[in-house]
Amino acid sequence: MPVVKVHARQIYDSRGNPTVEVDVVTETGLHRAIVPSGASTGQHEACELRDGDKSKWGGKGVLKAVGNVNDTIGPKLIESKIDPADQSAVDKFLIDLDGTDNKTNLGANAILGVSLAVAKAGAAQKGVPLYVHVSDLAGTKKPYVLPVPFMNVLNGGSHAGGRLAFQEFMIVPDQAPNFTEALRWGAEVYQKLKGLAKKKYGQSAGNVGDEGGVAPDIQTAEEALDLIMEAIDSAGYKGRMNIAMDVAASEFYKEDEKKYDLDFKNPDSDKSKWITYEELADMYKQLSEKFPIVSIEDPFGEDDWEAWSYFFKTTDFQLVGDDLTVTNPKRIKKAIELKACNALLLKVNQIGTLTESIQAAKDSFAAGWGVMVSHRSGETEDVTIADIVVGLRAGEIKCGAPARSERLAKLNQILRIEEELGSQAIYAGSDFRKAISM
Ligand code: 2PG
Ligand code: MG
Repeated sequence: MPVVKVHARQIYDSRGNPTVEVDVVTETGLHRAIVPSGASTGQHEACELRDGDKSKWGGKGVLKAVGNVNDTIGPKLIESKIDPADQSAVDKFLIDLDGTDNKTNLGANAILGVSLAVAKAGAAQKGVPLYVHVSDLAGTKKPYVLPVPFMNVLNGGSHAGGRLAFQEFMIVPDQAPNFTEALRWGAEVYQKLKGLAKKKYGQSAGNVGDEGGVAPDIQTAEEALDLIMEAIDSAGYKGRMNIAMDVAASEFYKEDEKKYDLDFKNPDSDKSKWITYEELADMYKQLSEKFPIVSIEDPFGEDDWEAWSYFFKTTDFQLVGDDLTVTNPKRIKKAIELKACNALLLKVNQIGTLTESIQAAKDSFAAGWGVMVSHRSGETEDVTIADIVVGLRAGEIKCGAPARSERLAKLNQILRIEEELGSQAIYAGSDFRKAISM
């Protein structure tokens, strides 16, 4: 049942920026995927091909990537007659056709759209849901594991206005009995938080950032965490809800000075207040003594390996590499060797194909790492990552707040999967870091 038609078009993501949508047609019908896009992107990510013509969409058009699918990838894929259920053959074909290390030739956004749309065609051909197909491709055992949703309820950094340097403050309902309940807990805390933020910081504090979390104009992480703890208490979950952060420290690392600027959004930031990685590590320690923090992502800059290894030695909570590892087998290998972190943030568009994403997860599992599947800050109605997290048995997902449809779309899809699987699935719960071996 080969691919008979491939068509890409330019549509818009949740920030109103152009992105690539790909339709793949086989005998089973039309299969569609949409590509997400980051704001705090790592330097080492695969190439997101943008047109660069400043007279249109501020240079962010993706018509070249769309053209690469319609003029090059599509016709050649159809000609190849590769079976869409054979994902690794399709992805190898895409990688070879591009021929570069970072997918700069055709664009990782062009390639990923095709890779994911083909995965859906492959699942349809087998007559199974996408998560089953992913589970087959990854060779994961059963029962299925439903992930803990890491819900980003307070947005800062490059995802929000305001002064807060740290990018994401997430609530972690790992003690809930199942996914449906976890989502209820999260949604209830979120509503309380919104009310509290408005009461304390004025009506505009209820406005949300790129990932649906509230974005009050506060300066310190401690203040953000105090507010979240209060919301957890008033929703009735005191002692039952944990916390995670994505610091996204590459955004405020000053490479020349080797220092971190917690006031990076202020153009007149006072240089004498910039801090060293040891001081930043101390800050994390103090925060983790006061708050129930179970996971910190990108605590240091993407190439500040020394800082990562230093921190790794002194902590036992989950240390997630995002900009550091960029879902790239080579960077993951280096992070394992240098003992820099103990978990992977898996973003399909950082690497560009489903097969390479599965490989990144497997390499991480083999090192005893956790794997958190992740959205991007620029998202769409595409819910593929919900199926991927279940298929991989990764046990943890972050896809924003329980608000705004591009975020909820993924969480809603997991609700459907939980309903469909019934007793054939378990909730990762407090074992989210080792869900693969549950
Ligand atoms: C991150 C992500 C997603 P972005 O840093 O983890 O939350 O943000 O997509 O902007 O890189
Ligand atoms: Mg991140």
